[in-house]
Amino acid sequence: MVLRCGKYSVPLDRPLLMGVVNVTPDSFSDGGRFFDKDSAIRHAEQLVRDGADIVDVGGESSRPGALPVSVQEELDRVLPVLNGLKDLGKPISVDTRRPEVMQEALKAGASMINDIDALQAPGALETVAASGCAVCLMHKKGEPETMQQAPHYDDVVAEVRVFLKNRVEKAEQAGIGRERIVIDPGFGFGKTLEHNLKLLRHLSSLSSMKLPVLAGWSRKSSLGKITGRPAEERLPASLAMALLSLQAGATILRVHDVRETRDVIAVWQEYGK
Ligand code: 7PJ
Repeated sequence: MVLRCGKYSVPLDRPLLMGVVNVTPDSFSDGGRFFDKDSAIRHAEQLVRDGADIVDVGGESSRPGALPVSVQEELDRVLPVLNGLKDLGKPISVDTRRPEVMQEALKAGASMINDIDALQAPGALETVAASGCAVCLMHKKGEPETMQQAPHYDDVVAEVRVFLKNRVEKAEQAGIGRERIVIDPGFGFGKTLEHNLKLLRHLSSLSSMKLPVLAGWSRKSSLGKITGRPAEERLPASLAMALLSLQAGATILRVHDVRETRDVIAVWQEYGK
């Protein structure tokens, strides 16, 4: 199996690492350290040296409580970084829900769209379909501003599965081939710690859809809830979750700490030999 990402064809016979590059002033886990364009570019390059297979550049914070930014603001954050990464040599994903940003990002060399709205914005399916890029379809309940207030599900595993199955169908109908699609339960997006853990325990109900599954646990507040630690001290818990995610069937890990998570993958691969 391969993931088609524009000009890249990424083999899926081993887990992939997606390294996070935030270009936001309020990102909770790195305190906006990478808002500045040049440091974001340098950081992306470092992540690739550390072993990232994909870098994920985001200009809109989707942390719980975050307010939306304007399209122009998001473009002003993301495009200069993409322009500075023309020679990165690895697929660049852009974390956005806006078709206008998708369009410009793809023109500027992005090969993947990571959409926490699973291409639900009007025009998003068409924009992605018209390119050869990959897409990550993520489940989320509610909007970042309020989504963690009182998330409720009758059956979180079934609800996420049905939602993603439906979004995959819509994507395929729009002309996005399955070899371009990744699915993601969206840990922390309108979910309590208990919801997140239940989804992880039942991740096979997503991997049975025969598409690569992305898991994003890195530094998230659920890990703070378990350990009592602030974001900058959640690396050990993030690594534990990376291992559990692999064991549960995840194929792509979205992480801040690429160098460290790479060793988790090495250990897991050796164990499975
Ligand atoms: C995720 C994401 C995730 C995907 C963020 C953070 C919050 N995209 N963007 N999956 N999380 N696909 O990094 O803590 O879990 S932003």
